[in-house]
Order: sequence, then structure tokens, then C-alpha cells
Amino acid sequence: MGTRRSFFSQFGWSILGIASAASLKINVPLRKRPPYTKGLVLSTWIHGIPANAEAMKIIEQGGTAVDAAEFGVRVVEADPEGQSVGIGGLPDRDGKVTLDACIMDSEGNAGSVCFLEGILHPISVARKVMDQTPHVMLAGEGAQKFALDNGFELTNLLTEKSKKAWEEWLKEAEYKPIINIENHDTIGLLTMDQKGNIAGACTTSGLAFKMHGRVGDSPVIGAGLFVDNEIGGATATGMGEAVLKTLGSFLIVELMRQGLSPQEACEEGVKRIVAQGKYSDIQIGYLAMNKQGEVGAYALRPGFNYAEARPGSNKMVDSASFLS
Ligand code: SD4
Repeated sequence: MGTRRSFFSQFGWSILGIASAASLKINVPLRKRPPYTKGLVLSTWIHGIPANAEAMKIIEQGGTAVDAAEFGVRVVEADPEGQSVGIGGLPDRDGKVTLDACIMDSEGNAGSVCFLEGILHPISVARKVMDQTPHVMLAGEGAQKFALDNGFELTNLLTEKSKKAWEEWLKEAEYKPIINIENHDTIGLLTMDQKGNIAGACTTSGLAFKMHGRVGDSPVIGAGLFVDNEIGGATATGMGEAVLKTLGSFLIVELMRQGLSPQEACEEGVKRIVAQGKYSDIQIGYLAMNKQGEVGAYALRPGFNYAEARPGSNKMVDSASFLS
């Protein structure tokens, strides 16, 4: 009569073998295809053009995907004209500019800051959280203290233009997120360097006139951004609450792992939000790349566009959308 041990030795390993063969069946085709190594940068909205140019310069000089991602989005953070990222960002309803940002490298590391005030480059604070602390996410006063302790300086981020817009808003103080704000918004940026390694960064001042303390999807790893260097990366823009509730960027990367193209995965990500039934007055845009340098983008409604840079080109592309 067989013991439990002999049962396992007869059948257990074959069960394990079937299980691992099943998971290999999903992953092998992707792993077998060689990575794209020419250099690729994708980013959301028109401000993606100067961000991509900076990121591509770093990649063409042999830099890493993560450096390209950080320094690409810093261009947009430093632009006072942009009213949705960094300095010049529209404030919350109490008149405070509060910033959210996150970064992921090619080794699965992640760093993030949220509800951060008075720091010009939240993305670089997120990078320091990733590189120099055992944590992933720092918030509010703690994030600001960490930044100041690490040599960042306090900066007034509320420009006259954004202050005026807030004072105008205060007259009615009606909370109405605007779809495709001025056709530029959060920057989510994905990079692939000449070694075929992928990284990403996402940075924003969040929804205009939000409640004080509100944090969106952009600094949440898996929501506003997700990178898996074996498979690809994805990033999101639009109404963060809908992205948070479906963990959109993680979902898209996992769908690519299961064999969907970046385009199919972005479409499925938007359809998850549609399936929840509350999409009549919001916009969502997803952008993704896979390890082979294929690109996907999809939005809930028309108006979302993105910048795509490869060596020698950097152009705007209109995304397809669920609604027409
Ligand atoms: C947020 N997703 O804070 C960001 C804002 C954004 O288009 O991307 N708006 O919810």
C-alpha cells in the first residue's frame, strides 16, 4: 500500500509539471521574441513632445530607461505655463497646489510621492524614495520633509495665472472636472532604452480644484503607472478615481502578459471602466508599450493624444476611443 509520500512522488511532480507548463504556455512566446533596442519614448498629451525629446536624448547617449523617464517629465514639471503638472498647476479648492508623482525602473523598483506641496520636481523626490529608502510611497508633510532633508528647496508653485483661475472658480465653487483640460494634462511617460529595458514616470497636480487631501491615480503604482520589464509598461491619464478602482495600468500590463497586444490591452482597460457604468462625464486615456516596441493607446472619448518618439522622429498621435 502506498504512503502519502510515495503518492506525492508518483503524482505530485507531474501535477507541478502540468501547472508550470500551463504558466509557461502563456509566457514563452513573449519571452522568445527579441526586445526592441532602438529606443522608444511614449508620453501623454502635447507636452509629451518636449518631454520625449529630452528622454530620447538620454537614450541615444546610451542612458538608462529610468534616467530618461525622470528627466523627460522634469521638463514638463518645470514649465509654469502647463496648468496640470508641477509649477503652474491648478490648485485644490483651498488654493494649494498639491502634487502626485511616481516612477518605476526596469528592476521592479518603485517610488512615489503624493499630496506633496512646494517642491518643483516631485518626480525626483519619488526617484529618491525609490533609490534611497526601503519604502515606496511618502505623503504630504512627510514627503516634503524628506525632500527638504535631501536638498530640494521650497518653491511657490502657485503662479498668478493659476491663482486667477482659482479665484474665478471660487465665485461659484462648483466641483466639475473638465474633460481633456486644455488638451494637456497629467504626463505619463514610458521609456525603452537601447538595452531594451523599460521604465516609466507619471507626474501631475491632479484634478483642478479637488478637495484638499485628495490623491488620484497618478502616484499609485499599478494605477497611474506600471512597468514589468519582462512584458511592457502602461500609464493613465484622466479621472483618477476610475483608474484607481480598476487598477488600470497593472491590468493592462497583465493583459499583455497573457498575450494581448498593447492596443488590445488598452481597449480592455477602458472597457472595464465602461462595464462599471459610470463614465458619462469623465475622460480616461491609456497608453502602453510592450517589450517588442509595439504601442497601444485608447481613451473613453475623443480628444486624447500622445507623443511617440523613436530615433529621428517625435510626433503626436491621436488615440482611438470607445465613444465617438
Ligand atoms: C488625477 N489622473 O489626479 C490625474 C489627473 C489627470 O486628466 O490625468 N487628468 O486623477
